Amino acid sequence: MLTIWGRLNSHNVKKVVWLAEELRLNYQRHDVGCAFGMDDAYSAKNPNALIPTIEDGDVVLWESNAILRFLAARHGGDALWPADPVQRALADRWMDWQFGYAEAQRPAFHGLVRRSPEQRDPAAIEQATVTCNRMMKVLDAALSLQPWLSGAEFGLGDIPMGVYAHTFFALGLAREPLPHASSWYERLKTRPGFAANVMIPLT
Ligand SMILES: N[C@@H](CCC(=O)N[C@@H](CS)C(=O)NCC(=O)O)C(=O)O
Repeated sequence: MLTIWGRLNSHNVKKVVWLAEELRLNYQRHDVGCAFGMDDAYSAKNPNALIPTIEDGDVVLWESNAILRFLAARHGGDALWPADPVQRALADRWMDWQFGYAEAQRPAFHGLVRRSPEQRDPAAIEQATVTCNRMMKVLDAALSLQPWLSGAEFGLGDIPMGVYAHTFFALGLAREPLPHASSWYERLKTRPGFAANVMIPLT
């Protein structure tokens, strides 16, 4: 049984839960982080005081994208995380790229979702929105050449940015048409693990 610690309204936790469902793993999730706090037992597993953390048999692991790679490699065979180094690297780069995107989107997410209107910084939200649109155009151009960020098939490379793209579209941050990114997002919505765990109200 896989154990996942982390509140589900966290982007980084959503990634892990979505993958667990793609892999049809038996798992239990415990709410940790923000209002749920972190006890000493949790801090002993993850010295960063961040979520998510998993325990899978003999392994305790933190860092969401490392968790994705580990679970796919251990439980997924070749399907979501191809052994071929070229295919793998072309998908993997989107997983690293996501951390830069997350930095760009954070002021918009926190400003619009986690702050009251009086606490908002409109200039920071505007700057974040401009940067996110610029980055999403890069993603849109990639998806004009292939159906998935992972290549011809859905895979691990789609999961981190899939989670952040939901926030981008759900917050209405798009300033201009992103036809390929939009149709990729529509296809993600048909995946049960995405619909159930990523497309939840933003809080
Ligand atoms: N690079 C880390 C970042 C983890 C992270 O920043 N997690 C946030 C939530 S998305 C967190 O733990 N925030 C503090 C909290 O929830 O108490 C990862 O990908 O796992």
